Amino acid sequence: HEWASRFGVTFRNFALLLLLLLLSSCSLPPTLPLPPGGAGEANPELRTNAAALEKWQDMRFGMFVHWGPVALKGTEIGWSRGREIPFNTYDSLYMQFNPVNFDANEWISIAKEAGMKYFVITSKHHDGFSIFHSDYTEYDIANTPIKRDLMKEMQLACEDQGIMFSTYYSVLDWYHPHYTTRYRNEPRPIEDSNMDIYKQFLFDQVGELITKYNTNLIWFDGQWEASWTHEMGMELYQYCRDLNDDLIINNRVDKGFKGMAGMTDSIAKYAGDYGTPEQRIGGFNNTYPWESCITICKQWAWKPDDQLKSVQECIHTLIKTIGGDGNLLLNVGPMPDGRIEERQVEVLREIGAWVKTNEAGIYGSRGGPYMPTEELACTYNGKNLYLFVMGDSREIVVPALEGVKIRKARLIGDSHRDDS
Ligand code: FHN
Repeated sequence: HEWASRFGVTFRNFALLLLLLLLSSCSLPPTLPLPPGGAGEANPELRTNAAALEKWQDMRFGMFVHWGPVALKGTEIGWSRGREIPFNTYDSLYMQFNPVNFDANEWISIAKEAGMKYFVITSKHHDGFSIFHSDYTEYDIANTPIKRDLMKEMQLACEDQGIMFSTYYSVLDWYHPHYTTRYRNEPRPIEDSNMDIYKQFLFDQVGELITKYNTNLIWFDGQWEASWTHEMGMELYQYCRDLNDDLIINNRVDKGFKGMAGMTDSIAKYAGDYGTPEQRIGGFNNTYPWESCITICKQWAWKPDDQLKSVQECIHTLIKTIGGDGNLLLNVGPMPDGRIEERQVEVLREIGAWVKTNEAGIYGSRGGPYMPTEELACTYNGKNLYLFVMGDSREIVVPALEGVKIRKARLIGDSHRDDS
């Protein structure tokens, strides 16, 4: 309680406050050692590109988009094929997919206004549909009524607006005839399926993402089925980095991803640059980078009248994620006509207003040194410590930091007032 007398700061009762503590002596933990991730045991020398990783970690907040012809049905992308939607019906939806109100610049402006610094689009999900012009399949956006290369438009909009363009790619493909695992009771036999042919198709398409669409990060997914092996995962990681050494690649490229907590079992063995907790906030970890992917609604893809998270829930999720030294990838599912639903845009707009006020404690920060709780999260940036206060605590007590003296404290957004 001696600390309370030194550091007790009484706040007015805000829902969210950011307190800037200016530290007078040594700054906080030194730059972290080289990132532990990379190509896995097949090539232990090929480690994560530290500069590319740091640039991505500094961004802290991105937009995830799950979109495709399935939006016409309002059911879950990939998973509703052969469940709510019969296989043949699902696989024919692309012939009606005509998002005439799609405007890439509007999507990226919405992301930017929300404070998001990178953008990840489902280039191909488990349903096998390519939302880009691919030279290796007819099951792509070129063969829909809209014909336009929508992903190229997203890439250019990102580059125009200074948002990092990135792509999601599912290694499993329940549509491709040579992928050797069928989803549930799909009747197509696999006797004539040849995984080597599928693997070549996959490598060719990933090569397009890197060379034709200049993706900066590849968000692989669908690694869990037996058709995809550890050896394929390490080979794919190496292939991607050979094409562009600055790429950031998640841990779902290989088989090391362990459950929805999203971290990698044996980083030395398995390929990948960061962990991917899903629909949850990852645990504090400042040694192996991570990013939580979480939906703003319940479903990944568009669903009419889906349950929408509140602004406060989204902001608290962001705070606790960056307080744990992770990134947050917040997902929206656009409508079949190409628009993002207005009520989702409004939530993103309000998140952005909060982020703008508090960005000093967000972008370029690292999590800690205090562990995130339901009431408090902490980041640091050089000599500045940022305490994010959630809930209605009337007094915040934080332990002294060894070898550090607090020189000044003030409320962000209330800069004339110092609670020293
Ligand atoms: O099956 C997918 C799911 O549809 C969604 O894409 C999430 C987002 O990362 N990943 C898989 C489930 O883990």
